[in-house]
Amino acid sequence: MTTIEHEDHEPAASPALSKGLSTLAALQLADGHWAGDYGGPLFLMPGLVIALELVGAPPSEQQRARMVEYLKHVQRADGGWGLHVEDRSTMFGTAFNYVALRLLGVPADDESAARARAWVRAEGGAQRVPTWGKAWLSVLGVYEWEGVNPLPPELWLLPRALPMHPSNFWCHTRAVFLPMSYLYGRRARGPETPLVRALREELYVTPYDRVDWEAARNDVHPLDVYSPHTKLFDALNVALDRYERRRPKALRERALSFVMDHIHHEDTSTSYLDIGPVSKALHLACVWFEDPTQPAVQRHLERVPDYLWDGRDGMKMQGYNGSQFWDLAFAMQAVLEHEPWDTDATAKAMLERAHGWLDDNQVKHDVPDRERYYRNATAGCFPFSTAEQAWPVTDCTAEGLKVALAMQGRVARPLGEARLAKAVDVLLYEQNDDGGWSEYERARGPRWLELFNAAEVFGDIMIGYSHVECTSACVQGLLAFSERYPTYRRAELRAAVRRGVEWLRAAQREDGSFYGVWAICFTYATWFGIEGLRAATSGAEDDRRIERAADFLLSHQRADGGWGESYRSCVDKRWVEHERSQPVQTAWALLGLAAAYEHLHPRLSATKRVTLRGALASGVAFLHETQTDDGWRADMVYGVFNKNCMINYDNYRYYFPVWALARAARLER
Ligand code: LAN
Repeated sequence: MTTIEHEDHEPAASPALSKGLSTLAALQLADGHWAGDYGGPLFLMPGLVIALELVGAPPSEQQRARMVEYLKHVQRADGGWGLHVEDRSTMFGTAFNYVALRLLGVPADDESAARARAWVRAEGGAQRVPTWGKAWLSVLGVYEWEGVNPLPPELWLLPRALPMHPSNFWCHTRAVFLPMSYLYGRRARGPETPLVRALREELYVTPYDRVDWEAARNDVHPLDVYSPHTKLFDALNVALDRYERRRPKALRERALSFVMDHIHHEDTSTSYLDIGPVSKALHLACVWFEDPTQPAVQRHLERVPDYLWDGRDGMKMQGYNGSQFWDLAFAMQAVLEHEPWDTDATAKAMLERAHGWLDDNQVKHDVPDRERYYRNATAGCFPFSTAEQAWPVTDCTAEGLKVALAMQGRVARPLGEARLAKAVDVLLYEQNDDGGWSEYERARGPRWLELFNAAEVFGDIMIGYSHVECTSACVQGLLAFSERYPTYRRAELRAAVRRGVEWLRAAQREDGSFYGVWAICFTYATWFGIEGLRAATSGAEDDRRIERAADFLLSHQRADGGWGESYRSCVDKRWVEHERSQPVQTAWALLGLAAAYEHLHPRLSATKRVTLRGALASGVAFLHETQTDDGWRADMVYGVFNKNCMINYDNYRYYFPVWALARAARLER
């Protein structure tokens, strides 16, 4: 095996590294950020298409053509679609995207449409979609609200102290429940157009008026079910159904106006972007049902393009209004890892421009009247996308903090203590009681709320959970800050870091790995685990942990020097090999191994040192071989959410390999 121990030749990483850096520079936009395709989930665009159809603002002819092209591009050989582009066909994916195709103007006898319809009918009909599908199809009028388990808006009127109060749900779950409870509460339904009538015939095996809607409530196709209903949840539905039959009218009206007020608040505090794609489309429908002539409808429509991406494979609805800040923070760290960045004019210009964007996109305010709207403080945080969208994300805040600190002294107007301390305030507040960090807010409800997960297709969505990635990032961010500003909230900060590290230690698995919740999977999180533990540097015990994590990564390196892990790892929670080695995962593994090596090497045995260096060298060689003129090949989707849905971070293939190469090159010096 080759090693990179020699000092007598050019550092192996250099040519590929400069090429990678210039690709990254070429892709940077004038305002300093990187844009990228954030597609992957296949349950988003149909909701938007339904909402646009309702409000009478269907996509333009050109957009429709591009959307249809996308849907046909990602249709599976069996005629169906899954929850995401790599999934097998499911009822949700297939029935929902079939409806989208038809609304986008594809005739029933089109070849793709016919194959999709055949799939739906062969698998028993569209009444077997999961709850979110049932709700959307009811809004369109091709399913009956009677066939949806109760989503009473009155839950919002319960005392807030009750754990079941929706304000205690995970932010995305409450953001989806909010508008769904509005639509359910008023049995919102669009006009019965000829297309709606046709779809009623096409989607079911029995005639529409003979579908047993009550039985359909709990009929979800087994291929769709990731989190089956619990007995307790079924019992709750029986009780809620009884309530629904005799609920006082006035109370419903009060609940609906309460919910609508919250919808407007979320709309105005995010410039009508909303926290995510599902609530975006639902809110559009809600404000239209409330009053089709109100300006909010127009405001919403103006911000629909933020969610659309026209890519090589057609036009899709993205999983967010972009991953701008997230990409920026990593791209900057990749460039910063390149040692001579300040003598490299391209790298320097890239960083300066990026810093300007970072500066503009720190969230400066709390949302108005925040307690009333169940919102935590946000001033000082960094978002995942843009400051305009303004939802705070813990690990984005931590990565932003790290980068902003690293840029001090390197730019004319760095972010100073006052602004960074605000970010620290957010992080300190958001730490969970168990010592870890969730991604948006600290957990509000008890764990048993998970027994009432109503979205059959996702796992762990009812409350906030602590995650390796977020906890590691927060530990690193807080430590970096305290190194620079040792006196600010010193005791609290130290305690927070200590508890965070304890949480990380406990999260390490028997085999040395860490389970990844936001990207695929053990490769990604094991890198974060190593970074978190090494940042805290607390002695021999942690050294052994870092070494075990490194051993885990080593054990999965393939003969070609790369790493490749399937998305099934996330779903099944055990390592599943991908058919091919993947440049991005190879980069994560290399970053983790190089971090471990850097931290441990004076204490490593000679054999271990050689093994690690050899692994690094062959991983670097793999990155060299797979580099193309356009970054690196990416033939898989790298991100995940809620255990079961994959999402595409197209920019990962530009900066993670660059970062890994830069780190490997630095180790050689
Ligand atoms: C995201 C996108 C970014 C992601 C990271 C910052 C990468 C992660 O480290 C923390 C979690 C976070 C913020 C995240 C959470 C879940 C999101 C918002 C998403 C994956 C983008 C889309 C997803 C959202 C839940 C999709 C809408 C679907 C629902 C189930 C409501």
